[in-house]
Amino acid sequence: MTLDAQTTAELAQYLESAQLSARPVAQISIAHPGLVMDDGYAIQAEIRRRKVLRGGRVVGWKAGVTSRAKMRQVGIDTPSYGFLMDSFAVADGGEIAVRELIHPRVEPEIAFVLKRDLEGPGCHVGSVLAATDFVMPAMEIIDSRYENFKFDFASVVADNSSSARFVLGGRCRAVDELDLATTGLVMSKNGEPVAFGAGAAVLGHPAAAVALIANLLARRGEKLSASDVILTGGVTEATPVKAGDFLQLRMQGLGSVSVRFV
Ligand code: OOG
Ligand code: MG
Repeated sequence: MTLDAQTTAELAQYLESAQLSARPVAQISIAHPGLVMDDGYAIQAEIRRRKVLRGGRVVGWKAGVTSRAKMRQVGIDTPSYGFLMDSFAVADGGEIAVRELIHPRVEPEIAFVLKRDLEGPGCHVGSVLAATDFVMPAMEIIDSRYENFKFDFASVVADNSSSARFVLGGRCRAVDELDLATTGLVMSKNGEPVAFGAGAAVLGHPAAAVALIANLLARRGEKLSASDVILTGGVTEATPVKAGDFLQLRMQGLGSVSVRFV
């Protein structure tokens, strides 16, 4: 850690205000060049604390930058995590108002829902599959609070790994019925296929992204809880969207999920 508690709280407020007002801000590492990963997670945890104090509920977690395509797109090769609040959830087939966001992008993801708590360190694909209730298709809408969607690792971690909205849908299926590494997916925008992939693009197996979050949370003395929703990270690069766009994700054996931007 390089930041004291007061600076951590100020940076949390700076980033949360950018989110709530949908106005981009300068990367925090410009004013604080020595930021390290633990600073980023401390700021992120402070944003989470502020939201919970105002009555928000944490409903799960998200992994960030877990596929090669995402690493290439943002120029970062270290995965991260962020939290998901109840207020980020959008119903399948629902609408998202772009005026509430800065420069949204959509990612096709595989979501896990846990039936048991999962505590690191030492979590692995096997312990994740044993603790999983079911999986389902998801789209994550990311929206970096930084100008031009540009950031370094500590800055994006502080900014809750760009989390903004998520949509769950399709079918819920038990993991023993599926081979998630070879599960294929197609995401389309206004009827045009824009992204294709398979689950193995995410760290070889998307359950590895859940293990990664549990192991990182353990560094802060936290864990994943039964009923948490876990987004395992974009299988492909993220697709920019604007008002009027209709996004649909189809996933092999898992049905489809859609959302409209207005
Ligand atoms: C960071 C968050 C990435 C994912 O699924 O990889 C992410 C970003 O690209 O802004 O959510
Ligand atoms: Mg994502």
